[in-house]
Amino acid sequence: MFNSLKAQAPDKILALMGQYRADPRPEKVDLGVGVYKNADGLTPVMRAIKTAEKQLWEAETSKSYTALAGEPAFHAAMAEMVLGADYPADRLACLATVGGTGACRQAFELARMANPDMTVWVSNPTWPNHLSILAFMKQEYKLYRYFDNDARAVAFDTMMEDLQAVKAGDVVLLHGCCHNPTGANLTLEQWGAVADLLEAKGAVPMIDLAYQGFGDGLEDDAAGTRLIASRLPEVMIAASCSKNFGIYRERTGCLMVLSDAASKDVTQGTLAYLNRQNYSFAPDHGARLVTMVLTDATLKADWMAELEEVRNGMLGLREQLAAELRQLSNSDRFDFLARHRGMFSRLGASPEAVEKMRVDNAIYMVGDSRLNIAGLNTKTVPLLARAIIDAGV
Ligand code: PLP
Ligand code: TYF
Repeated sequence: MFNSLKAQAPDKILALMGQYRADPRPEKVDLGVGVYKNADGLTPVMRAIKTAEKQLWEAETSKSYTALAGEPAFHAAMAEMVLGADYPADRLACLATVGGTGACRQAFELARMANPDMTVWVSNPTWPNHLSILAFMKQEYKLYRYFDNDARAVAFDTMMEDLQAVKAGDVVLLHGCCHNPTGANLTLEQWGAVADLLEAKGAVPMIDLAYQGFGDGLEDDAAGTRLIASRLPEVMIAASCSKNFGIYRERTGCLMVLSDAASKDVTQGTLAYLNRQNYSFAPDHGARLVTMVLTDATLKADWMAELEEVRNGMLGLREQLAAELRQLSNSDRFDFLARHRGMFSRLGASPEAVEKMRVDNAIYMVGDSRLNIAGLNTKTVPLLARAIIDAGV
């Protein structure tokens, strides 16, 4: 029967990783996959995580199963980080998931169980896995325009125009911060206007929060999510711990669902049911480390300090790249790089220009001209700036 299988298109971002590894040129620069790298090109285990792992190794006496929905202590720690200490516990159901991706998948599944007729609205562009998962699920989705390619900024009026067609019970997927792949984000005022619109339409916001702490800081990056959560009766939040705790391969995430208090228990039970149907228990190790870091004052302070170092490092590279390009282009047309937030910016280069930079300069970025700022260091920034100009961008 397996000879009936058709070849699936590979994940373009992951395929680029393979292409980069196979390139023998020593000067090569990897601006592809969204993984944080320090100035030496390494993705270190964060200090607080390393310490927590040591403590856990000493204290852990069993690796027996935990709760199907994950540990309540993990739920509480994540809810506090994402929603703030005054989160509405009486309306909140939580699920430990397999990374932020698992949280997205379970959110789509939950929404479909509640409303089989819903449409999911997704920004154009978005993280390609949103679309591939929705297509695999045969879940109907529609795109809303999000990015102004000329201004390299959010096309807010156009976005709101498209979202006028949202129906009651539809799900509107928003990136909580550090939009992937564009790096262009909503202002708090715009979040407010989105909340007004979704409230009027009776739609359910779903926030994908994969980079909290990578943009303007842990609190500011959650501001849009918190505004939505304070305004809308029903909200889904898919939070990833991969980037901000640097535990990519541990597969740690959390789906949070706000409903009315009377629906909370059934919602919580349905979340556990969804884990059971798909993979039973979610991985525990990363969730336990995150809980330890967030609930121990010393570990938390060290983690926050390191996360700030990471964030400020990326901001510095953004400033440097924008300044370099201002000089080389004798214009301010690349200033958007300093305005964008998070790991990514979409440069707005043609596929040919992206290919030219790969061939001529061994610079690897995703085909849509998304670049990972963390793949740079102070020495490679001028090389990238030169290559961008030489490619005619
Ligand atoms: N959502 C977005 C927008 C992402 O960029 C990522 C990145 O990896 C994820 C979700 C999920 O991450 P993970 O499943 O590794 O936690
Ligand atoms: O967009 C990125 O690069 C990250 C990492 O299938 C990633 O979100 C990329 C592709 C993929 C899973 C994770």
